[in-house]
Amino acid sequence: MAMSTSDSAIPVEEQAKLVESSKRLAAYQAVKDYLVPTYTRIGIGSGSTVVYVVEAIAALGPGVTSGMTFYPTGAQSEELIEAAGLTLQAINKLPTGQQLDVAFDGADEVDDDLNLIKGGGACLWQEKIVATAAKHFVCVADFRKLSPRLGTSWKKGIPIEVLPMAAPRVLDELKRMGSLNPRVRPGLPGKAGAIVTDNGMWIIDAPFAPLHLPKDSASGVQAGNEDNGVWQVDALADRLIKIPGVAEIGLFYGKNGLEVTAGAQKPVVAYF
Ligand code: ABF
Repeated sequence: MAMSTSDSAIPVEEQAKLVESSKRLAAYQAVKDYLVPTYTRIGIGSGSTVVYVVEAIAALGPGVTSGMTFYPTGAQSEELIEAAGLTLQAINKLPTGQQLDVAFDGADEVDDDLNLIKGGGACLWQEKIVATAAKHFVCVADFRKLSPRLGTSWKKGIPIEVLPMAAPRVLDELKRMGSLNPRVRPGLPGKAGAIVTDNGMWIIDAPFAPLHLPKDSASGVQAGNEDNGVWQVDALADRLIKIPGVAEIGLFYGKNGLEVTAGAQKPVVAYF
């Protein structure tokens, strides 16, 4: 069972070391298991765990990486790729009809069916573009991120990228759908107003009760509806993406085109 750092008797500074070790272990394992030396196009996501993915790839040396091109999800991963001396290319330069061989990215929460909440770093739209451009998508996360159901440990809500002028309407609809106190994500400390994404949009964080899996409904668990506000992952995702003004949602699951194959299906999560 993954250890929860919140209820551990381990001193906080020791916990921080465990988390970093877990991130690094997960990243190196992911590269070992899922970066095939003959691959030529690799997506690189955002966040602190992916830093170790790039570190592990660079450690393979130019003999392996010189034939590879790396596609970032945003400024942070661009800088990571360049600083590691790897070949950088923008995802819009990927020819139509071509796919990335693999994409690595982090997550805020991972459930038993490998559904993910992503977007804590406000890059979810680009992350979904890169993830769905890849034949294989590998989620790299430390032990804190694994939950039986999405919304169990990640309480900040599902990040939703929205057109700023539509934000009030989107908030109303989210409340009608049973979201508990959805709110526009504020700007970084010291900056007034809402956070603005690379795409000039806002982020709304929409907390919901823990999301059920399709297999739960087999046990008669009430699926999502306006009354009880308890949703199944795919039903909620299908509804959220249709709200006028919503550009993209921070729910990643098989149906939205993620080629989640057996090989890349397991998130690489380090356990202690
Ligand atoms: C990106 O990085 C985001 O989708 C996610 O919110 C964040 C995870 O960051 P970390 O790896 O630092 O926990 O993947």
